[in-house]
Amino acid sequence: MKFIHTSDWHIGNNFFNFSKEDNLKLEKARFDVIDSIFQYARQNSIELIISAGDQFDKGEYRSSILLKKLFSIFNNYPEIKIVMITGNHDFISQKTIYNQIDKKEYPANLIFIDDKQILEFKEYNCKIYATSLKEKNSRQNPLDWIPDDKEQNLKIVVGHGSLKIEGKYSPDDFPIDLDLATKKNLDYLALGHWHSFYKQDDRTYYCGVMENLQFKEEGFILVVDLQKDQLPEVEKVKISFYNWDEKKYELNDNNLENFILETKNDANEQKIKSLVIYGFLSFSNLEKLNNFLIECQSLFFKCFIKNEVFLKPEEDEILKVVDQSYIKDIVKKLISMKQTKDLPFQTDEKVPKESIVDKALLSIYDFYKEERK
Ligand SMILES: [Mn+2]
Repeated sequence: MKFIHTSDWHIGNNFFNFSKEDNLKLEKARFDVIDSIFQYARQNSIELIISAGDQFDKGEYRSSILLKKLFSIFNNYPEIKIVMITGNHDFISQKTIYNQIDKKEYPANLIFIDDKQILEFKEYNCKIYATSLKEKNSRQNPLDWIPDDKEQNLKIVVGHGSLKIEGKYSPDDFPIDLDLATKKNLDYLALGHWHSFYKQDDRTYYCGVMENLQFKEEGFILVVDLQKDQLPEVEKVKISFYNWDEKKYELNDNNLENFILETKNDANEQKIKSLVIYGFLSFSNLEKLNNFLIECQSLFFKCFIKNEVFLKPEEDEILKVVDQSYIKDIVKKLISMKQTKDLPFQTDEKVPKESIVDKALLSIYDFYKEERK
């Protein structure tokens, strides 16, 4: 049997560092990507989607309009069944978004789990054990109740929580034993909660988000092919709209042009970029950089810039600020070493020797400039 494993759609998420208008675009993208998942399933004749929770972000506070919008997508693909549990963001409660619409109006192809449930799919010779969360936090393993016995059927579990990896989980965040799939004789354990793809063992997977909420997340939809007594074949498929990309550069007078060119070549209105730049530049290059950073905003959907590039003082400028003491001789010596490229020390291959001298000169300059104030 083949199915798609997805989770953590986080519909309704508020992107704090984006304008209201951009938030609307980011939200539209999430719905478009969900539609693309169903399209992918239809094109590949996959008739089952498993969604492992956190479909909504802060589900108790979201309008039913979002739920109706989601259901209207499901309704367009009546041949595709979707099994859906809840996570710690959209847990079952009186106020949950899932109670804002009468269950009679739920799409016929949606199998919504509001507790613990065992589903039997005769057409696949498969049983799915599904658990929805009913609170924001718990020290209880949500998958404890699943029987250990080996079955004739394919045995799939879908849950939401954190694998108990030392240093990577907190004990009140629905801890799940690392060897749960083995212990419970599962063919596949479909997990939600972590926002990046993670494979614990041959049968235990987090798919991660299909559309990022922030930098450093990397999720996929997983296309899972299961045969009894064989290892699952799991294919990562990237279906996302926006691409979140973080880059860090140490800039100097020699590589500035390259940086500008590289960043321009990367321009894309579906890209959300973060640039962390640091280093020292001459006056004219610093001006060039600052002009480029303004232009940068129009190259991407949004560009976040952390700028720690400083003006490199000219050499005579340094000599002017230091006093007449021995330090002046040191500065002169450093400058002449730099000019003759006779630098009597070793550095890491990636660090140009000259930049060490520049940093030394700059520290001296900053120190004496402070003194004079
Ligand atoms: Mn979660």
